[in-house]
Amino acid sequence: ESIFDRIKKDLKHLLSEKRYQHTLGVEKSAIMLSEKYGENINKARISALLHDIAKQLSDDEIKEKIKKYNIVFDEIEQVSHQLLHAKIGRYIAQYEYNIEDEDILNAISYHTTGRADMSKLEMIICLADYIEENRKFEGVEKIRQLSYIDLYYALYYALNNTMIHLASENDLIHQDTLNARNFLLKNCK
Ligand code: DGI
Ligand code: FE
Ligand code: FE
Ligand code: FE
Repeated sequence: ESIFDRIKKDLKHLLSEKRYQHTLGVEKSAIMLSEKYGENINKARISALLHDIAKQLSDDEIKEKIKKYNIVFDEIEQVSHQLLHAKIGRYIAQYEYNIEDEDILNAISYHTTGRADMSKLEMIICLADYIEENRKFEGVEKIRQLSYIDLYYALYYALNNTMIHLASENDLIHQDTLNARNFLLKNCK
């Protein structure tokens, strides 16, 4: 049994059918982006398959993982609970799937916010999460088109829109999200 098959079998139990299909969509998009921008396909597949593994844990399961793996959250993560699944996923990848590659672990950990000086793999996973084929939000077509042209600009555009949305909802914006935006804007064509 391959690592890919093992993860998929586990995800079937951990995720709803919809979230499972989203994850397969991210895998597909991550393969496409890796071919286009020259990233290791197996690393991209593992990162994509594991990126939302903690997304649908119950509150008790979340508490258990935090305790077991000594996970520490910053101030914004402590109040913005939709951010927790990314960091918890990193620990599950490391300790339950024996993933040692720092780049894969970071791609999972930073897939929601991004961060300054993101690696190519981190950008690919973050962007694949936005453009996968099941995503339906306003503006997704534009991001898909940009993703064929410039990795930095496509992800800048996506994260910028997330920030606009968060601001309009009076939601906290994580410093990593702003740092990612500025990094991408400085580096795009
Ligand atoms: O897990 P997914 O739904 O596939 O996607 P995701 O991991 O990108 O999570 C998206 C959610 O995270 C969405 O509700 C917006 C939120 N988010 C992204 N950046 C920030 C944020 N929420 C806060 N409070 N602050 C951020 O900087
Ligand atoms: Fe996510
Ligand atoms: Fe995302
Ligand atoms: Fe996702």
